[in-house]
Amino acid sequence: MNMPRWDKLLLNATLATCADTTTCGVIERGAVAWQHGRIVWVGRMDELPDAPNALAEAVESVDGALVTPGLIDCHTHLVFGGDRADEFDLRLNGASYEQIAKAGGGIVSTVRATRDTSEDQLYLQSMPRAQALLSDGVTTLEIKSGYGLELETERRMLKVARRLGRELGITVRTTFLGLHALPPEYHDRREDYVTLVCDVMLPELASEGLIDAVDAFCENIGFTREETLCLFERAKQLGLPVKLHAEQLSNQDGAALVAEYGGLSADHLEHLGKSGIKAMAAAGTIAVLLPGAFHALRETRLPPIDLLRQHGVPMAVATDCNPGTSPMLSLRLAASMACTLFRLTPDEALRGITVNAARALGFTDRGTLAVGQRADLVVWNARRPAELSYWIGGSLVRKLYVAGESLSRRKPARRLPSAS
Ligand code: DI6
Ligand code: FE
Repeated sequence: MNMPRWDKLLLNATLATCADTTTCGVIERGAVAWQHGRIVWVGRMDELPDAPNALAEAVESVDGALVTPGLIDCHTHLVFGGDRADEFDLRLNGASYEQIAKAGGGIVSTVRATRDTSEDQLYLQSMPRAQALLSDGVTTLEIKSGYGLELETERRMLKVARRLGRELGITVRTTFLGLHALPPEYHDRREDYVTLVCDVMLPELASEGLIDAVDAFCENIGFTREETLCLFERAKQLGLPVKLHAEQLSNQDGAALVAEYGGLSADHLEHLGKSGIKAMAAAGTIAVLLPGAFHALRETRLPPIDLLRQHGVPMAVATDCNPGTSPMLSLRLAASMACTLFRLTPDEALRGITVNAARALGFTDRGTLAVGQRADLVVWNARRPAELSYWIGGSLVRKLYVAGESLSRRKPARRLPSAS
């Protein structure tokens, strides 16, 4: 008798494969199997080529539970020191995000706190946020720098991001966001700061292997289109992909710029216009929607969802987890808000936190349940895909697999920092 070839086979699943081009690709009474961390079979149970026990070492029925690809949070700033709950209060009392920023609060206040926080402390403060995302189904995570705005602290943030990935056993993609805000010590030397970022910080941190992609805050309270362009030129020379905080508070024509550089994504997009959409469609740049920031800032202007649909721009959804505008610790909640606030369909929202989020990070090896993909998957305490954006809060994850391994069986994240 042949020995079973597959490591694990799940039976009786409601699969949301996210593998076709528009829907979330449901297969009822489905089965999915993997070997050496990759999916080797997916389809209807009654089409399995042999008896389950002859096919796999371990066979498990999930009794009709929903199984999806592992969720992917493609835009977070979750490594930072302190918090900004005081600003939440100020905003509720009428102060705008821009007013707070101009008065020395906002991003710059988190910069002060982050500069004052050691690597171990940053790690300890950030770990619960990453764990919260994981416990809600996230198996791949992007984390940006941008609260250091000087070499040492930017490096510290990126190292902490890498360390979180190692300790949690998940993929963390790091993004360098040196052009996030002008640090106070450069208030009258803007050009010098942009030069420092482009000519010193970016190449240095890239040479240390700490940067997977490059981002900027292209905004009237952030950096201009020209300054962003300098950064993108340097990124291009270094062979690093770009993405952009674009058209969040005003239209700076940032989406067209990032598309021109073949960027992975343009993010926020409440003020995106038609020319930006066309450029994104032509370049294959993903639209990353961040309803947490829209909600927390009590914005009223919606991103142009219908136009994005009409032009076939794929939409991803992310938490934007950050201490100022989106203190959000659940990607499912972001998906839920993308439906209620932005009018995405539940299918679009699920594609937004799986396949399209993978593309926004440049991954083609994950985000769907298909043969050859990494076996990153979630077994949910839910039976239908729409439930993932329908339930608000709660804990729906039954089991998480990362590259075929049950996450609960991996070594638990240590509370204390490892060797540093
Ligand atoms: N846009 C955002 O949503 C975050 N950064 C950015 O450029 C906000 C960051 C913060 O307020 O701390
Ligand atoms: Fe952001």
